Amino acid sequence: MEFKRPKIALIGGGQIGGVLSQLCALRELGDVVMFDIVEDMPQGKQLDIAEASRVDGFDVELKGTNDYADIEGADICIVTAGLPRKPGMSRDDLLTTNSNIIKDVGENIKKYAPNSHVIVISNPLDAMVTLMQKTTGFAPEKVYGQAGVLDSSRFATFIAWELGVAVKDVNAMVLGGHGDTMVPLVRYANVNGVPVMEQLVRKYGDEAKAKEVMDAMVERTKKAGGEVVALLKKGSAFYSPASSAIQMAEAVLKDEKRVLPVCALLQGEFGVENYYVGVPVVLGKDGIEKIVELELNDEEQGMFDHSVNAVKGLIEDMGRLGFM
Ligand code: A3D
Repeated sequence: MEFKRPKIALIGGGQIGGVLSQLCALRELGDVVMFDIVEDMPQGKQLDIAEASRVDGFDVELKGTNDYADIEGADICIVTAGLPRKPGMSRDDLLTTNSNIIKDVGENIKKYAPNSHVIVISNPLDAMVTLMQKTTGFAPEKVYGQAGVLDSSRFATFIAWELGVAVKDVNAMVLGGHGDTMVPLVRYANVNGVPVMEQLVRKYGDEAKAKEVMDAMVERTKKAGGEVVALLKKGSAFYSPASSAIQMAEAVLKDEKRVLPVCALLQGEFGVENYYVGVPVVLGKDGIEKIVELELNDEEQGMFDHSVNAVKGLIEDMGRLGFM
């Protein structure tokens, strides 16, 4: 019997790619190949991370490359290739540039890692995942996107700060597309089972004030990516997106059956036919093993439909530009 460590291919060795590699190493998730078109850069980053192995005590192989042949046999590919948003630039502006990049990446994944899972992070997320699945032709269960884990973590963080409780006790989920139309599920947000709204009303002794505070957290969640972009001045968030994608990769590599909000292809679920949108799924060794449907009230369904329409608009734009 042949034993081997999982092989993780990072396509894109920029800001997120670097943190992804370091997290893979620290958690010993597998051997990591980092591909980028920039000469020597992925080799330099991987060397740098590997040289911390004695200090951090990890033992995995780290390789940087400019040759797609090196991703051969990867079990999982995490794609961050593309351009990040610049201040004032909408995610949608990135559509044409990043579509060309994702097509190229997808063709190479198909050629060299035909049995891999693909986690896409590149923006505009919902459109790039759709294009990746189309380009690779892989089963939709094996091509999915990271956005909801991060959006939900942001929402949970703001709730924890507001209530003064441990963030690990906060459960909050964000569904829909990864854009301004995303849907933070207020009604389901809870601290170890106790609804957040109930605690806000208790804290402020006033329903209107509680709603106002929650609305502000929802708005901050929706605009959280832009808030970081504006502060950084250069580039966009990279620590938290990397951590979020690693949680997904770990769920797959360890067959954890985690229930996470993931950008997945809907085929009738939530009343949506053939679009990639953020929904809760069971994530395990077979990728998206189940889409977890939940009851949405009229208001939530309305916001979800609005978000799905934004994704549909993006896909239409990609069609007009000749990518679909
Ligand atoms: P950045 O540091 O610019 O890294 C992108 C890397 O892609 C660079 O090193 C480029 O050299 C490389 N690249 C460009 N073209 C190609 C190509 N054809 N093939 C392979 N590599 C290529 O960006 P980043 O790491 O900060 O962000 C990467 C992507 O993630 C961007 O599209 C962001 O908008 C997106 N992003 C998504 C989220 C989500 O939650 C969905 C959050 C933050 C950023």
